[in-house]
Amino acid sequence: MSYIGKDCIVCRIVQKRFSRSRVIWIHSKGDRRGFKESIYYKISLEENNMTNDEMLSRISHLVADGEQDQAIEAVDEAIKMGIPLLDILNKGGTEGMNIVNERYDSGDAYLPELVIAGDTMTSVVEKIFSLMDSREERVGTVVIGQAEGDVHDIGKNVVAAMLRVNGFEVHDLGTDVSVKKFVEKGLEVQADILAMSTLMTASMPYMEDLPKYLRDIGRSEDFLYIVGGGPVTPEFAQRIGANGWGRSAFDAVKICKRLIANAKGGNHDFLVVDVAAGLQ
Ligand code: B12
Repeated sequence: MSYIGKDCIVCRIVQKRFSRSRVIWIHSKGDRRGFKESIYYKISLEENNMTNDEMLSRISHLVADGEQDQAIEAVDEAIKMGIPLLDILNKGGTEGMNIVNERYDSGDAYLPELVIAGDTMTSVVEKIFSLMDSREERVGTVVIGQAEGDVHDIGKNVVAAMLRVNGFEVHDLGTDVSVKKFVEKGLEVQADILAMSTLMTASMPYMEDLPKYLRDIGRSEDFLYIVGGGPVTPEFAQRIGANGWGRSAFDAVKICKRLIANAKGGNHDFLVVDVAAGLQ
């Protein structure tokens, strides 16, 4: 629903009556005083008879096409339809990034399209997480960042936001973060967990450097360490000495909670969580 004239009684009645419709209602000169004084020069009602799957697919395509305003409107409508926020994020937004990636791989899209789709996805992520309630309890402290050499940040931002709404104190160092910065921040905030993300194969060696650096400065026991992102596999994570690996942001929350609980009981076993593959 988008309209100018939000104080107008008629707009409110129309909004109520067509709660599942797309209503575009524009008052002349932004008149907000009320029905009598307003002259409407464009009223458009479009019934929304979409199924949940159709709405999610619409969001995916709007994200892939970089249609930011329409994507946010579609998210609003999906929420009104009662589609769970995480479905809107994963089956809508993330799927949109896969669509634009397929176009990029096949030469039908170039970097500017990826950037615009990425910005649209970022707005969707911000919108979704602004609507989620955060847990009051403090579960632990995480320092998160994108590995050195990598500027992708959407997935890492989703992981950070998901940890926050689940009660973690999160310190996000952003992108292209050196191992030294991770450790310095971890020591400063007395983090329980260092979490490194990468989508770039070329940045994976930096993931490997973190446990080595901790050993060199005699701080191996100070932190738990998890890694994730597109090219990072559980085998790689275990080989480099990380404590855990997860496929998604949802998995990241489970791993962090479990690693902290296990560590309190003296258990430092390597953990893999991949809910989508039934590993939890
Ligand atoms: C959007 C995008 C971009 C945007 C990034 C915008 C932004 N703000 O992030 C821009 C245009 C800037 C970009 C640039 C480049 N990109 Co790019 N990009 C993508 C694309 C299409 C989508 C990434 C994305 O946002 N996905 C959606 C999010 C939600 O998913 P996600 O990141 O995977 O995160 C989820 C999980 O992985 C997991 N997760 C993530 N981190 C962590 C961490 C932990 C601890 C855990 C547990 C879980 C976890 O949870 C997240 C949420 O569930 C991918 C293709 C793809 N499908 O991944 C290519 C892709 C990653 N890019 C690629 C490349 C090559 C590049 C460039 C080198 C291109 C170029 N020629 O310049 C540059 C990189 C520059 C650099 N130095 O980093 C390659 C990487 C190949 C590789 N493996 O090395 C990919 C795979 C495309 C391809 N098919 O080749 N890119």
